[in-house]
Amino acid sequence: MVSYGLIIFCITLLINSILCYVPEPRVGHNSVIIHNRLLVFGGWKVNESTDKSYYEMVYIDLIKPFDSKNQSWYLVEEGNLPVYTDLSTAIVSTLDDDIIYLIGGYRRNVTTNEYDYSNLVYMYNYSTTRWTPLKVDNVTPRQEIMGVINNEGTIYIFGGVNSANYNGTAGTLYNDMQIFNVSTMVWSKLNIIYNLPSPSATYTASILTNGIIVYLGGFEFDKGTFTNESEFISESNYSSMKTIRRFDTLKSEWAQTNVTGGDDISPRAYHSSVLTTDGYIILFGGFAHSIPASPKLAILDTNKDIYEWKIPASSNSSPFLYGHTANLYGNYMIVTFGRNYSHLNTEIFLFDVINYTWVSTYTPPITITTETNVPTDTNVSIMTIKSALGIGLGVAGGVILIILVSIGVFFLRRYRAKPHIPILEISGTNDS
Ligand SMILES: *[C@@H]1O[C@H](CO)[C@@H](O)[C@H](O)[C@H]1NC(C)=O
Ligand SMILES: *[C@@H]1O[C@H](CO)[C@@H](O)[C@H](O)[C@H]1NC(C)=O
Ligand SMILES: *[C@@H]1O[C@H](CO)[C@@H](O)[C@H](O)[C@H]1NC(C)=O
Ligand SMILES: *[C@@H]1O[C@H](CO)[C@@H](O)[C@H](O)[C@H]1NC(C)=O
Ligand SMILES: *[C@@H]1O[C@H](CO)[C@@H](O)[C@H](O)[C@H]1NC(C)=O
Ligand SMILES: *[C@@H]1O[C@H](CO)[C@@H](O)[C@H](O)[C@H]1NC(C)=O
Ligand SMILES: *[C@@H]1O[C@H](CO)[C@@H](O)[C@H](O)[C@H]1NC(C)=O
Ligand SMILES: *[C@@H]1O[C@H](CO)[C@@H](O)[C@H](O)[C@H]1NC(C)=O
Ligand SMILES: *[C@@H]1O[C@H](CO)[C@@H](O)[C@H](O)[C@H]1NC(C)=O
Ligand SMILES: *[C@@H]1O[C@H](CO)[C@@H](O)[C@H](O)[C@H]1NC(C)=O
Ligand SMILES: *[C@@H]1O[C@H](CO)[C@@H](O)[C@H](O)[C@H]1NC(C)=O
Ligand SMILES: CC(=O)N[C@H]1CO[C@H](CO)[C@@H](O)[C@@H]1O
Repeated sequence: MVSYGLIIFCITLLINSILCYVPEPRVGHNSVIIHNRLLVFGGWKVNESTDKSYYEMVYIDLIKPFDSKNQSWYLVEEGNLPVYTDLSTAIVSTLDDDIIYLIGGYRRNVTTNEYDYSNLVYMYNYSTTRWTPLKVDNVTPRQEIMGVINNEGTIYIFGGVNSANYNGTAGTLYNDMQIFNVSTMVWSKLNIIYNLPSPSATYTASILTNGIIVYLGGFEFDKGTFTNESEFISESNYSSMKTIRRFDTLKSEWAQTNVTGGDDISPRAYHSSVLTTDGYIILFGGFAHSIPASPKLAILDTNKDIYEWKIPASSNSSPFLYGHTANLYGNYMIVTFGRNYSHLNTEIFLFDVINYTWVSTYTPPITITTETNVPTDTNVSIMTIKSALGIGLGVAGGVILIILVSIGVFFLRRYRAKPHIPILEISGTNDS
């Protein structure tokens, strides 16, 4: 039922060398806002019989309205990623708004589909739509990270997991702070000894205007290295929402500070967070211990001396998702892909950050003047999940894989057998 109008529309687009495109749903992708476009790339399809990743670049034009369930995606022609990647971090430069840096994540060669960590940092140029590997020394592979960039062009990467050299059942979580100066392309590790947080991965990160990075959620694993999944499951923790990790980029100091209202916010992984221009961090989605994190949406006020959690009434009407990404643009938190226990998500969820309601229509801001004053905040998005499926396939993976042993594989199997199973049943363990 393609309308005549839509065909004309697509032909027009073709002439303009872009295509109407229907991207496949995915988890662990990247999404950034660049030049009034929500650009999505990478990610992984949770599927037992294929280990499918994506390398095409797609975007939504944020100058045009769209509906949650009826979106127009466009393909960036010749913009393909040179590698398959998921659970990596992508960051728009604050020094050059044409440039995206792609760091970390699980990486596979698009030709051979083998793990390939030969180039750890890639740069995308919006003008040329080309990705190029950067020659950067001292970088080590890290997955399930989220980087942030300050206005001086320094990217901060905290911890993460490295299971690049393992086959999915072993790995090491880190608590180091690595920085990448995008002007000099110098990568270094900060030497910090006080107040170090636990080794962690799958957290989210937001940099405040005062230079403090706020880290929320994810896994913590004090021992660092795990050799098998049962060891990880039994000894890992979900980071508390009562005591928040903060890194002061001006002083290069860590602090773990208590916040108000955290008793009501369950820990989680594979969630998202965005920072509003007025200092509120919107935490959304994720799961912990095989059940959806609760509340699904909560807001951390970082304007107070002691940060404070608030749960808006609309939290109850939030969808359950994990492995999605979220970006802030204008008044909207825009949530793409991810999944719940049974379905990969194709809807774009829109959260109005002014009145805290979920809305179904995106209306562009009235004044989009230049790209440079786009009120984006998390220039990055992250987090997702790699299914435990990978383990059975002998695929390197890591933490995610492990957690999903109990969640992903298990659930998918259940799902295939019984599509309408209630959510909470998946937390049962009497199945195989
Ligand atoms: C997994 O991939 C196979 C092969 O492409 C496909 O037939 C199947 O429908 C996929 N399963 C899911 C749950 O997407
Ligand atoms: C979807 O959006 C397009 C334009 O973006 C419009 O032409 C079409 O009618 C819409 N379809 C539905 C079902 O709303
Ligand atoms: C992928 O593998 C092919 C074949 O081994 C190789 O020629 C190519 O350089 C690799 N690509 C990257 C980006 O390393
Ligand atoms: C990006 O591409 C444009 C157009 O070719 C070029 O002028 C610019 O220098 C490139 N930027 C970087 C950082 O390479
Ligand atoms: C990054 O490099 C530039 C150019 O040398 C320098 O001015 C700046 O201070 C560096 N930033 C940091 C954090 O070292
Ligand atoms: C997992 O690793 C731990 C610590 O190395 C070891 O004690 C345990 O026996 C291992 N379990 C399995 C199932 O291999
Ligand atoms: C934070 O709260 C914990 C109890 O939840 C308490 O043990 C700890 O001392 C508090 N830390 C600070 C700095 O107040
Ligand atoms: C998962 O998403 C599907 C499709 O949107 C929906 O029908 C189902 O109720 C959702 N399940 C949960 C547990 O939210
Ligand atoms: C919130 O604002 C949006 C427009 O920005 C509007 O469509 C919606 O009705 C508002 N919701 C409430 C509950 O006020
Ligand atoms: C995000 O990027 C824009 C433009 O590239 C920049 O102005 C802004 O400061 C960045 N935001 C953060 C939080 O770094
Ligand atoms: C992963 O590697 C370990 C150690 O080399 C080995 O014992 C284990 O069987 C491997 N697992 C898979 C799924 O290949
Ligand atoms: C910091 C923390 O809470 N660590 C806990 C992680 O989980 C293990 C095993 O459950 C506990 O022993 C640790 O105290």
